[in-house]
Amino acid sequence: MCNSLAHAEDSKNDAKNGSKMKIDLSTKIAGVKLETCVFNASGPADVTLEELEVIGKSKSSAVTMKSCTLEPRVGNPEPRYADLEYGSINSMGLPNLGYKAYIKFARVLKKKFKKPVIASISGMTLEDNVIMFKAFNNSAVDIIEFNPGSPNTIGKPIIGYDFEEMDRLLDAVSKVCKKPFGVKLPAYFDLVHFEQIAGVIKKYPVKFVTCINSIGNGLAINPYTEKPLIKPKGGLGGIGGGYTKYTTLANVRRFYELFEDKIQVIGVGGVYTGIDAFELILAGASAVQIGTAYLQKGPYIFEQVQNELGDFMANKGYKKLSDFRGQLKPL
Ligand code: RRO
Repeated sequence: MCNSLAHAEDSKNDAKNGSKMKIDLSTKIAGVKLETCVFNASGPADVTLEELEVIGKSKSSAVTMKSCTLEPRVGNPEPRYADLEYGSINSMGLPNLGYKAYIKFARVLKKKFKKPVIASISGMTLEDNVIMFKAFNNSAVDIIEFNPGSPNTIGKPIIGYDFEEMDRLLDAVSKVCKKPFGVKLPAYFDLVHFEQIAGVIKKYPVKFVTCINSIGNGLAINPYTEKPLIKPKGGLGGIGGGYTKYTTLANVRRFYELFEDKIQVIGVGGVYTGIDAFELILAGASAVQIGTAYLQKGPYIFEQVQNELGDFMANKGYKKLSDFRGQLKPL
């Protein structure tokens, strides 16, 4: 029996015998060590320092902050978020306190919680992005997630679908960024588009992609009032949560294959349980973020997903993520 098979057999026996297996859920993103592979997504309840401290206190293995712009923004008119049966719809419109606030918050959060802090940059123009990337070079953040386009900023297209603009933006920010950075991507649906955007991303020192942002421009209606559930854009907003899980899995898988594991993939979209997380890792994710489920279930969700993931791995005889990450089997 080859070594790895023998190892798998030992692990299974450990699990069967009920002996307590030590499960290692740690990962590295862009060279930064995370205690576990489960942390919060940028967006839900991460605008103010008070909100970020709740994430800091939780078992989220990192603190990801709200996407920021050069100037503070109040965002779109309310109601701009609604829970749905299996997920959410939002058109927040990038409400945030402006990048200078997040540079300050990062220092406080790092000191207080001793876990990696992730900034999310979402400038309204190329020039704004360059200014912010330069400023974050001298900050306490460990990693930057570049969010080149929200699905909800009124009058702005989803930039991830404009490959030439993505090329220009990545070129500009790569030249100034000294922190490890990745890109948050919208969902792609066409196989050719995966190849095109992967071709652009590979040209730059991008360390990871985060798949997926909410799926743009859904419409949720209240049949009793005969009105949309959210106010901006005639009710159109990004769909998150359970509805997105299978699109997330496909995006994670396709980018894992196209990047041949040289650029990491973070999965986000539809993670409510440890098995959801397991599936994303099996598809190739190096970490998973939790967005809608954090809003709906509260901070305990991180611990719950970590515990369930650990138990599921133990039952299968897996001790660490590399025992199964990306190893989706053919049918
Ligand atoms: O603030 C938002 O409306 C928002 C952003 Br920046 C994003 O990237 N994704 C999303 O669903 N909402």
